[in-house]
Amino acid sequence: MEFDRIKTKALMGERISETEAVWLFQNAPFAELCQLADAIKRKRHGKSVFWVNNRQINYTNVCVLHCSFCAFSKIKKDSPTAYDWTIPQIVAKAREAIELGARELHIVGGLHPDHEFGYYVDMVRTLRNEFPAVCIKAFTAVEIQYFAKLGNRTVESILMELKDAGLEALPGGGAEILLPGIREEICGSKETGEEWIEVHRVAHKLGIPSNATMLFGHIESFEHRVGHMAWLRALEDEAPGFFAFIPLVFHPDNNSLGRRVGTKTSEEDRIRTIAVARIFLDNIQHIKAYWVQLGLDVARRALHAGASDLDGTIIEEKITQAAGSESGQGLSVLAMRNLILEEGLEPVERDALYREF
Ligand code: V47
Ligand code: SF4
Repeated sequence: MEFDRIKTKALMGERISETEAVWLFQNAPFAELCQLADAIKRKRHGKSVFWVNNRQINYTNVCVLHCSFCAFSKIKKDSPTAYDWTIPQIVAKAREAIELGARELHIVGGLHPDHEFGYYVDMVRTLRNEFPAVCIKAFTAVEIQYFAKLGNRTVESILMELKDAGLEALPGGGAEILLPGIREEICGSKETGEEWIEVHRVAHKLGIPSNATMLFGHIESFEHRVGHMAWLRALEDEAPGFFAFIPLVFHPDNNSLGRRVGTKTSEEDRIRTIAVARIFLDNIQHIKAYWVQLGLDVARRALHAGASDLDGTIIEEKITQAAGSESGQGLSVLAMRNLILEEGLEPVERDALYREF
């Protein structure tokens, strides 16, 4: 049977092809698919499940772009719900989290029309000086590309300056679906997939590790999902530096793509996506079950289907909440550890660089 053939290959450590991954999405028996992904996860990480005490800081919702799936951004900065935190406000948010033991600041925002690049450098340098021990994971490839265009600079020089100010890792946002065609359909004004890849290539070469996301459950096909993952796998071969792959469940509320799509993808599809990713992405260490988007129950099940990371305590998240997320605003350290223990697994606290504590 086709499943057994692919299973043997994957368990022997042989890379599966794009065609085989699409076959798994379409035809693999669900329970067996989850078991295979779990076996691969256990070979790498045993019973460990990684988590981070972190805080998300979405510093502004003003954005010059208008991606069709985004319910978070405001085009007009004088809109009553637009905001743009000052650096002291950002420091205050960070301090709150660090007093609760945060080891990572995850900082992303819209593309604000007014700030110059120096503002972002100041943001990172101020945080670094105030909180020397915390990991600063900041700015998606879309923001980095925007800073380069703003200052008529190369991506390399932008990243070098941010690294010098204290930036240690890039988050994985903005990837959506990298392939042309569908990318233009869902976020035509955004940087291209090739540009996203190039930012991460340069970052990895400069010693700045990163994550990679994929927005799924909208109008994409299984071929699109696998093609997207194939681009990431190829980049990791060429310029290693990805820590984690994070499938992001499309949330349809308050956005134009959502009006077209209607509902969130099924729980089974969310878990299948985690499982196929674990099997296909043989060169990426972790598949992250981002509980804010998967939902807590699905995230628990994903821990038995290939996921080895739960992301974090988060505290405050605005992007998915704007698009209808029902998950709460944060998990306590105790709740996070208990969730993992209740699944018969072992919690491992990490920071953004996957140093263990
Ligand atoms: O890039 C926007 C996505 C991303 C919607 O690197 C939506 O560790 C679902 O990248 N439904 C930001 N998703 C979040 C992100 C992330 C999250 C957690 C961990 C990491 C990491 C990165 O949110 C955006 C976009 O792809 N997004 N709108 C929506 N309606
Ligand atoms: Fe702006 Fe990001 Fe929203 Fe696109 S997804 S409109 S780039 S904030």
